[in-house]
Amino acid sequence: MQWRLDSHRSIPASVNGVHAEGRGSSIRWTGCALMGVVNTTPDSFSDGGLYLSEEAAVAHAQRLVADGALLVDIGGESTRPRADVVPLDIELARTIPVIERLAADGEALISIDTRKPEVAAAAIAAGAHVVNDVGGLRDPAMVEVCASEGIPAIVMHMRGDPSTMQDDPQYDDVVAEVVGWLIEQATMAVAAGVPSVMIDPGIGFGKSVEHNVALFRALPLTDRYPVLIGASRKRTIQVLAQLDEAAPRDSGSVAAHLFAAHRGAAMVRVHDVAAHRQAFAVDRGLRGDAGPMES
Ligand code: HH2
Repeated sequence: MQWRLDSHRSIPASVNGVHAEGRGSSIRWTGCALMGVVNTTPDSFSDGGLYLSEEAAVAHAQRLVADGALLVDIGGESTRPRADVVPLDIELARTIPVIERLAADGEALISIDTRKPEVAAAAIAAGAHVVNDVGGLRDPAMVEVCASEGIPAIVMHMRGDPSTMQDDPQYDDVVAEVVGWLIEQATMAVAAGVPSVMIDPGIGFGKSVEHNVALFRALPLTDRYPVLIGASRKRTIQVLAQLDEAAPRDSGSVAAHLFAAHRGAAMVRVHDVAAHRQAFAVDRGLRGDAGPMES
């Protein structure tokens, strides 16, 4: 399956699987691409504090691109359950210098993981190519930033906000409610001028393990928009694999994302890009067909 996100911004032509074309650019890929996570936070649930310095974050992002990431997702606010809200100036200080450095290199495709339109706007000015909004474009100012700058958006579903989202989440029909809401938001965004949208059911954002499993089983969710899945190291992996809380979760994350890729996910958001790249390549080699990550 071929995917594409349209942008008014020109993009580096040399990143894994990307083809720039025309006025503005399209990010194009086939199969399931990898988005590498770069958290410039002290408190992210699995890698908080590892990439707080600009140097460490830039080096990590470059490593993830070398390992095979199509996009690196730069975030300056943890959205784990009950995380503290980060003030605007701190989120800007954590993310913007990193994006400036990566953009100056010109060798990475960059997304900004934020719920704040001011951070999205500054990140775009610094060279970001995609906005990843775990708030799902609920804030009209976020739609306006993406539309006016001609930048594609990732629209994620979250029930409530991180401070309360895991307090006994309830749905009558989780798949219908999540997919229905995502399509409404994506359609609204495109009508408002956002050039292109990818949707994400938000694994772990206001959902029980059973809700998350139901969403996986319902993939590809829709054929109207490319779908992103982010289950990397999340509690669903721990529960399904029957792990202690502190045990590493990358092997289980690879299994979940390979499942998602076979069910039509266009992209998976992962911490360990190298492990995913290796697993997807072996899977493709054994199947000998159009498996995940063709490009
Ligand atoms: N998950 C996290 C953060 N951003 N963005 C999208 N589109 N989809 C996701 O599933 C998603 C996301 C949470 O993971 P992480 O960044 O590792 O942790 P934290 O929020 O604690 O920084």
